[in-house]
Amino acid sequence: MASKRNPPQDQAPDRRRARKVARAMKRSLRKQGRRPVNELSEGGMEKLRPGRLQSVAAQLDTGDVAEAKVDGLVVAVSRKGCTVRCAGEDDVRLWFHNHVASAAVGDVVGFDPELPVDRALACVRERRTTLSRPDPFDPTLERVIAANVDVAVLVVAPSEGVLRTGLIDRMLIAVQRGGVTPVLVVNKRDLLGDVQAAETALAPYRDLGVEPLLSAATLGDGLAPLRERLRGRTCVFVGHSGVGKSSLLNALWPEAAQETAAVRARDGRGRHTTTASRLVDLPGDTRLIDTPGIRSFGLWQVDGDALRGWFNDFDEAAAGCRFRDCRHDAEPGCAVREAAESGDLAPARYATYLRILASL
Ligand SMILES: Nc1nc2c(ncn2[C@@H]2O[C@H](COP(=O)(O)OP(=O)(O)OP(=O)(O)O)[C@@H](O)[C@H]2O)c(=O)[nH]1
Ligand SMILES: [Mg+2]
Ligand SMILES: [Zn+2]
Repeated sequence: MASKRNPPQDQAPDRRRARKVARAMKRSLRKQGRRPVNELSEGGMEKLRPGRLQSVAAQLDTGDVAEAKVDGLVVAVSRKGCTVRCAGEDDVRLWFHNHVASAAVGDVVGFDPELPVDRALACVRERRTTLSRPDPFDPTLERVIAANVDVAVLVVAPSEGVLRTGLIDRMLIAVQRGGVTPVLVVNKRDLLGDVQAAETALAPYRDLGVEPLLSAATLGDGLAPLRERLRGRTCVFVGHSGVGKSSLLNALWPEAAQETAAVRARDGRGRHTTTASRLVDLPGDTRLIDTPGIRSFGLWQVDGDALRGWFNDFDEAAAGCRFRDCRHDAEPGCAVREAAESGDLAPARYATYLRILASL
C-alpha cells in the first residue's frame, strides 16, 4: 500500500501536472496584471479530478481565448467559477480557467454562450469601484469582496450591550479607497446597554461626515431612512458575523430572503450563517449584496503616508506637531497624541490609528 508521502505511481504524474498547471495559471494571471479572488492553491489543484485537470491543461496548451459575445452580471462566486445573470435568461454557471481565473460579485463578465461552461468566460469588464482587502492567507493577493457597488453598508451591533467599533475605521478606509460611499448602520439598537457610551463612540464618524443610522432589523425599527439611502443603488453589506446583515436585507426588502441564524448563546458571537456572497436583484435597480461575516479586515495597499491621508480629522492638530513628517506615534512634540490625551481628539480613534499603523 502506498503511503501519503509516496503516492502510487499512476497518481504521481497527475500531481506533478497539477502543480505545473497551477504555476502556469498564476503566471498567466500576473501577466494580465490581475490578482485572483479565488486563486486555486496548488493544494486545491491537487484535489481536482483528473478530468478537470486535463481540461485546464488542454486550454493552457492550445491557449484559445473565448470571445465576449454576451455580457452578464456576476451574482455569486465560488472557488471554481461564478453564476452569471443576463436579462430575461436563466442564470448560468461558468467556470474560471486560465484566462479568467477570478471575478467578484457585482462584476460584469463577457462570455461566449456557445462554448462549454469551462471555457466560455472571456473577460471581466473594467470595474467602476471595488471593495477589497488582502487575502487572509496570502496578503500579497487582493481579494475583491464586491465590484461596481455604489454603497457599502458597514453594519455594527452591540455585543453584551457594548458597541464594537474596532472594524469601522478599517472598513471606512477600504470603502472610500475603492470609490464606494460608506453608510454606517448600528443594528440591534434594542440591545444597546449604555446609549450615551455608544453616542460617544460614534461621534468621530459623525464629525467625518458619516452619519450613523440606528436600526433594529428584527423589530422593523429605523429602516425607512436606510431604505431611502439604498434604493436604486448597488449596495454591499459588510461586518462581523451575527450583527444582522442578512436580517437587515430581509427587513428592508422581504423579497431578498436571506438565511439568518441566532448568535451563539455562549458568547453572543455569530455563527457564520451566510457562507458566500450573493447579489439580490430587486425591481427599480436596487441591488443588494449579502456577504459572510468577517473576523478582521486588513487594508489593501495602504502605507503610513496613505493612512494619515485617511485620518484627515487629525490634520488640524497635526499642524502643531514638532516634525513635519510626524507619524503621530512616539515622536517628541506630537500634537496629535497630545490632543488625544487631552480629549480634543477622540482617544478611541487615535488608538485605532496606532493599531492600524503598527499593523502595516
Ligand atoms: N435583538 C435583535 N436581534 C437581531 C437584530 N437584527 C438581527 N438580529 C438577530 O441576530 C442574529 C444574527 O442575524 P443574521 O442576520 O444572521 O446576522 P449576519 O450578520 O447575517 O451573520 P452572518 O451571516 O453569520 O455574517 C439573528 O438571530 C437575528 O434574528 C436586531 O435588530 N435586534
Ligand atoms: Mg448573514
Ligand atoms: Zn504628530
